[in-house]
Amino acid sequence: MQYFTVQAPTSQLALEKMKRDYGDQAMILTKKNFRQGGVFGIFTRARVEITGYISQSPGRKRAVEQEKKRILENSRKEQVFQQLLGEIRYLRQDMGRRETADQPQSIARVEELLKDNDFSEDFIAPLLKRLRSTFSLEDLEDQLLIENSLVEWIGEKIRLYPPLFEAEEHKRIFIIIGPTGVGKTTTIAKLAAIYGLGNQKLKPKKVHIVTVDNYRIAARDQIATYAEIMRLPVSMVESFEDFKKTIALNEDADLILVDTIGRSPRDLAKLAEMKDIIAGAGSKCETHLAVSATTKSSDVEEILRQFEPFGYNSVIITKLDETSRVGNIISVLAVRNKAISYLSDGQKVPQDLEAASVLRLLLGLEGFRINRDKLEMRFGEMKEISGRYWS
Ligand SMILES: Nc1nc2c(ncn2[C@@H]2O[C@H](COP(=O)(O)OP(=O)(O)O)[C@@H](O)[C@H]2O)c(=O)[nH]1
Ligand SMILES: [Mg+2]
Repeated sequence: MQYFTVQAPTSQLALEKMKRDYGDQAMILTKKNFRQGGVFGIFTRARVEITGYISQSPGRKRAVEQEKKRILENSRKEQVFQQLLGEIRYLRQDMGRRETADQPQSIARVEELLKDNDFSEDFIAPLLKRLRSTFSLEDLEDQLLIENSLVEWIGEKIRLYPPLFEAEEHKRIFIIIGPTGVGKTTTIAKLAAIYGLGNQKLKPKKVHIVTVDNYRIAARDQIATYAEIMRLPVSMVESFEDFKKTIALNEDADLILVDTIGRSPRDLAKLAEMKDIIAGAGSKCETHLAVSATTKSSDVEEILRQFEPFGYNSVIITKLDETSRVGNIISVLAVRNKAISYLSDGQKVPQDLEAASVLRLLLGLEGFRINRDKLEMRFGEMKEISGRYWS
């Protein structure tokens, strides 16, 4: 699936531009008006932005392959660059550092790296212990070996939950819970587009969207707009009975995506009410807790605790694009033994979503020198589902 964005002063001009640049295959996803330019808010110009996608024709396949290759090449270049950065950092740290008697230099250095990446104390301690018990003093002088091993051990701690339609026993109902503003609705819209519209690797499924709103704040609009554009049905439920009925009425859907609405997760009465409503899904459902990667460790811990009664199956990490430190979230999830299903790294629907992969999270670490090929062999590749790499 190829996506596009066009801007013009008026709707009419934007539509003409879209037709001219992308042809009759262009389908609109979103349209918004905004103002641009100006000084202190005056002399701004009205603009219209249209985003959308182009329905596929088989003739594009070769171009798609080339694009895919180009992106892979770029990411290799990036990897070499990151390695160089790591090397420079290593050299810089090496200067002026004195070896202490009880702590080999390499251990002190990786401890610092782990802290820079925001890993928690109780995640770091066992790793350092393992380094000391695994390697001889001589091996410990091999900084590269130590960093590579450590990254691999971090990878071992990451537990994954299979994406939709890939589990042995596919659950038909997919519910997202979580604090306000983390990206639940956006993620539901992305999943609806990916699975409902399909792409080169996925056949379109029959998707139905449900919003559970026990605040009755009519936040239906946001998701309803997406659903309308994608021509997918959407229902709103406010009670256990409603929900049960809606599920029964949509017996033929391959996938029911359930968005939930909340205000503060500290409003425990409302949380309990939400839990009672979504019990209407019965047992054929899986529940995912959305958590933003920008949340600090202690807050992630609290969120996990508050949503524990839901017995969620997995965690969706959002806003990975807004932080360069993933240690906090990896540590807390590892220590609590929680699995991860999807990763969201931006607002674009549906491009900025992928199935969780160990590799992707490890590549997010800063300062460590990594051996990507080895990690890929050990943990598998990144798992694109939105088609951003193959279109
Ligand atoms: N940077 C970034 N923003 C996101 C991401 N996911 C959602 N958002 C934005 O976060 C805001 C809240 O998202 P929304 O889906 O309404 O959150 P909800 O309250 O959990 O339903 C919106 O402005 C989204 O565009 C993401 O992965 N990265
Ligand atoms: Mg929402």
